[in-house]
Amino acid sequence: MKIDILTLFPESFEYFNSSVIKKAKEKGLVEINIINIRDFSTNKHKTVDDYPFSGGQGMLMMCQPLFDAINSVKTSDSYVIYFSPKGRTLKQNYVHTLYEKHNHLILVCGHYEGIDERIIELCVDEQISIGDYVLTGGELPAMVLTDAVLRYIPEVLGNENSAVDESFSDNLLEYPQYTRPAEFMGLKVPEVLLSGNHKEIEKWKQEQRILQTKKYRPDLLDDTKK
Ligand code: 21W
Repeated sequence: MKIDILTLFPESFEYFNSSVIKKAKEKGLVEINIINIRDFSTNKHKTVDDYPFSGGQGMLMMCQPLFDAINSVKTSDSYVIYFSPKGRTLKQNYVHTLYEKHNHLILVCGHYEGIDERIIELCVDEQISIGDYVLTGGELPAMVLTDAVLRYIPEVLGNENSAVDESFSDNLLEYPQYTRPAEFMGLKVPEVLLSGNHKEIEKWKQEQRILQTKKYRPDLLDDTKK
């Protein structure tokens, strides 16, 4: 999988040099390129923003550097995502679809008040939001999407099954987990987990998943919301 990320703030992506993502890159499981949109500005001051014709506060990312940056990496097999509060809200099943359908993602991070609408018309395949709250730009969303997609690549997670048996894969939350000691501050680990009875333990896990979902995310059990 190849992921090209276009941004005015390449230094934000230092996060990718840590932990799981770093190892995935080193093992050659994914190629991630951080591309500075400013490098594509043809203006002598390397300008990348301009005033909106509509007036109002703030600046917009201008067309030319963004258009050239996208086209420098785009091929017939690329899928171009622009992160925007207007976009489709990112959910686990869509992360999976992106992983299954595309070998090359181009992630465009907006900043300031956004980008010129014609870039969306000309270059963008899909707009994605990561939730209903306001951020300062698309960099964190790009890191969120990259992180979520990478988990599907076999070998990125140590345990082969990790990606499938987790929360959201079947719309249920996970069961509670415990490690040693068997009693801490007067609180005991559920007896069944110490029993060694694997059949009973499996039954307990499944019951707990339903109870946890009812307690924390009853909306996930509501069929009318699917
Ligand atoms: C926030 C840009 C608000 C622009 C007139 C027309 C990407 C994001 C973002 C941002 C505005 C995502 C305006 C969840 C997010 C992002 C920065 C408002 C002003 N005036 N997912 N338009 N939340 N946010 N635009 O904020 O770029 S994905």
